[in-house]
Amino acid sequence: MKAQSKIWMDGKLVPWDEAKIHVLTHGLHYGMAIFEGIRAFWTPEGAAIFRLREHIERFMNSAKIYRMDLGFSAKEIEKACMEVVRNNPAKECYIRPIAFTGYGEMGLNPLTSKISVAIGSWEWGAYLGDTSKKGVRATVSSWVRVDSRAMPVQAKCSANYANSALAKMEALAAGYDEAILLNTHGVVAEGPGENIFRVKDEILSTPPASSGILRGITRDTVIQFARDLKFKFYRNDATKEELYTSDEIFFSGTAAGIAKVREIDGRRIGYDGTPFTDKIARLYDQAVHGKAKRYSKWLTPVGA
Ligand code: PPE
Repeated sequence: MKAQSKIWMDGKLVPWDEAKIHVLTHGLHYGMAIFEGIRAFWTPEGAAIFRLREHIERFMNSAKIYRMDLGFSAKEIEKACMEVVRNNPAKECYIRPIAFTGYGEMGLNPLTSKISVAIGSWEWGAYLGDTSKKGVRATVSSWVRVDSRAMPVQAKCSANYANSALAKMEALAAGYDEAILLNTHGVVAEGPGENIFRVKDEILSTPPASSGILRGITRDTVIQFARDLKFKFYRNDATKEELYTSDEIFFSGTAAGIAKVREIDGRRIGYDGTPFTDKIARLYDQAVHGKAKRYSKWLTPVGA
């Protein structure tokens, strides 16, 4: 990570190197942190944040699920995200708001800890490597996605990412780029940090929210594109073998963007080209860069 100049902490910008917390911070020990991942892009109107309102709405909902009182309104956090982009050199950047139980008390009851809120940003290139041409090689994980009866998967809580990290490490150790997690019912859920889409016989589909996935904002963007492009689209469950026999597969996520999958567990995907994925990826690229008027409502310019 290349250092930027400022981080927003509890209401004010502080120098990058001074954005520190104590090693006995409660959230570090018990995973009590909720976060967001947002991107800003360079557009004809300068730097603009993509779907800021939706990301902050999810952030507020994550906090609500974990009974965290942030002490800042959604509007204040949106403004702070814009301030972070304005006050740092990287304008095309990844923005990370995080709220966590702070230093002072230990023990499993998080309600006695003060909540801290911080927002950092940095340049984050191709999350899954250079996938634009080649495509990602993925493997179905032996780790099952955390079940929403055990952990609320709609809350973007740091603790959920221990499950993601296990799947990611396993995939990398086996020589793959990314993992695909099934849920406790044995059907496809999502990647460690992405949602998943498939195309079969010219029908685009993605697992429903009820399959225990994070309801991705990029997923929502893709669903909107599918409507506008008049693709046949369904939310339905898929089994592992349905993935293997798909015509096209791609991941969607803020960090990953639209990332084509070219192989799953040694089975090649997309023999006959990837026309659906390519159309979605092109439209996504235009939308985030302010080159598709229809979607300009999703961009919040940060101002000079
Ligand atoms: N599922 C999971 C589990 C997930 O973490 C993400 C985002 C998504 C789906 C896609 O959601 P959205 O970004 O709203 O389209 N993962 C974030 C964190 C990745 C990381 O490595 O950190 C992200 O992409 O920002």
